[in-house]
Amino acid sequence: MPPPPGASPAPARTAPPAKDPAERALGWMHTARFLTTAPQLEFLPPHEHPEIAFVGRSNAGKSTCINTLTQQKRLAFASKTPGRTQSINLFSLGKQGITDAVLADLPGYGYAAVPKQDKLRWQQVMANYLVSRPNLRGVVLLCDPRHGLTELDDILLEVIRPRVEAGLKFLVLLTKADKLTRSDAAKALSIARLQAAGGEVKLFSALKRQGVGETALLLWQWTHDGEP
Ligand SMILES: Nc1nc2c(ncn2[C@@H]2O[C@H](COP(=O)(O)OP(=O)(O)OP(=O)(O)O)[C@@H](O)[C@H]2O)c(=O)[nH]1
Ligand SMILES: [Mg+2]
Repeated sequence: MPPPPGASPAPARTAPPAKDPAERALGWMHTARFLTTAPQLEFLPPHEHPEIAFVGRSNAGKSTCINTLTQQKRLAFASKTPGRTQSINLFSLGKQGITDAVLADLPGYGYAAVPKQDKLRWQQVMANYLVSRPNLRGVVLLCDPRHGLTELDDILLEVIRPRVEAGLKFLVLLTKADKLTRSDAAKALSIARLQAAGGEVKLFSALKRQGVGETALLLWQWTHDGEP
């Protein structure tokens, strides 16, 4: 039926606005679900998806970061007690239950109360994982900027350097940024950029949700061949 005279024409059908890429990446991160746990790195089961490891000193904020990125309160265990994460936990990501990436929450290192022998063993196992895990696509190194990158972080950087040169993705997240003044944050960023030797560095705060969307987007790009 023709429109009555004087009626305004029906609005043209338009496609819904495309989602902001960071928002889409956060939606993807929210699909995170528990995949498996391994008591030790040696027993981590193989899988066929790109894996992103969260590493860093004990108490740096790895588990909290995973919970914040995935917008799930208790996916990874976070705690005030350093050394809370003892085993390695893997989480699957992917829409409609189809896994397209895996996150690995690794136990922290450098916890003072751990006996020296155990520390050395842990370093060895960690180095093995970083050097030889077949589908490791990226490493997120979390660092509390009030302590800076420590000797153990430097060892880790050295261990992964050849793989980074061969294409392994690498990001340093300066956590708990809410505890820094603006000028301390700027200082911490420039120091970490020098130490990270070309790797990307970002400020991150779970409390203020700083750096959350950007980090989610970066992890999406790492695992989706640079798709925007
Ligand atoms: N203010 C503030 N506190 C944070 C932030 N992220 C983590 N924390 C706190 O830091 C402490 C350690 O956090 P976790 O996420 O358990 O640290 P982790 O690196 O997983 O520690 P391990 O499992 O022991 O290696 C907890 O008390 C968190 O609440 C942040 O962005 N801001
Ligand atoms: Mg933890």
